[in-house]
Amino acid sequence: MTTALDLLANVVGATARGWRGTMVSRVAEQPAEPLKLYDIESCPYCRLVRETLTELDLDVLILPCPKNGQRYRVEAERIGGKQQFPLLVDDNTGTTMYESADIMAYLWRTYGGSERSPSALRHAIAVAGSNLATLAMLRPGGIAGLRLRPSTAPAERLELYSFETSPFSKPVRARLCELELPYLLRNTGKGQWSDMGPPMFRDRVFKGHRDTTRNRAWLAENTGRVQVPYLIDPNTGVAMYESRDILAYLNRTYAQPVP
Ligand SMILES: N[C@@H](CCC(=O)N[C@@H](CS)C(=O)NCC(=O)O)C(=O)O
Repeated sequence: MTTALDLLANVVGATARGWRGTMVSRVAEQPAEPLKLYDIESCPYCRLVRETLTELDLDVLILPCPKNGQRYRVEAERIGGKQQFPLLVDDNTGTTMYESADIMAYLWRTYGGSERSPSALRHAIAVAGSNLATLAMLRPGGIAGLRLRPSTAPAERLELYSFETSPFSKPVRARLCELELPYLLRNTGKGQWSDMGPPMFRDRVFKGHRDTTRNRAWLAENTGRVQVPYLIDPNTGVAMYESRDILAYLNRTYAQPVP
């Protein structure tokens, strides 16, 4: 369940990162083949890469690799030689890459059209902030989005509309990671100030505003509102809003009892 404590902790975590991963700062052209990220939701290094993906408005296929994961960890090792995350695979350019700083620089160079290699010090500061954000994911049962929960594998990947700092989306992404459910992450970063704030606040304050970025416009057109998380599951035909309902749905549909 998404609790008030969860939300508050996720807001604190996002603040530790200066809310990087909220706004789109450069609209990249979507590659023909989706990028693939072998990822752990609670990993501080993976977070930095996901922030960059939001900022570049790039969709990405998330292949979750929680601790003790059985599905994509082995695949990552086969492809890259070791179980270290993040691991980016870009079939458009034949690139397989470890190291968050290198991946971020690669994404900016290849899709953002600019050279952005942070100095070692800047990256260390970013990692420190990201570690604080991971700490904010500490719950009574352990760190959310870190460890495997047994699940039934879906035939087809799911689809999630979300952006990195969304406090409501984070628990959903954490659960998708724990359950090892692959999903196409449709990044829904904000393109202008009038996209800011929860839908009820935004729609009252910025009357008649139009959502700017690609996936926000898609949500407005196809669902009549713009809110994240929004989950589409082609395996069951379900498409739904509300983090609590999505968490309950994922548990009901995919979680298996712990042996
Ligand atoms: N320098 C690497 C560090 C990556 C790293 O240490 N990732 C941890 C997860 S946060 C990892 O892969 N641990 C191995 C594991 O989870 O099995 C980077 O910036 O990408």
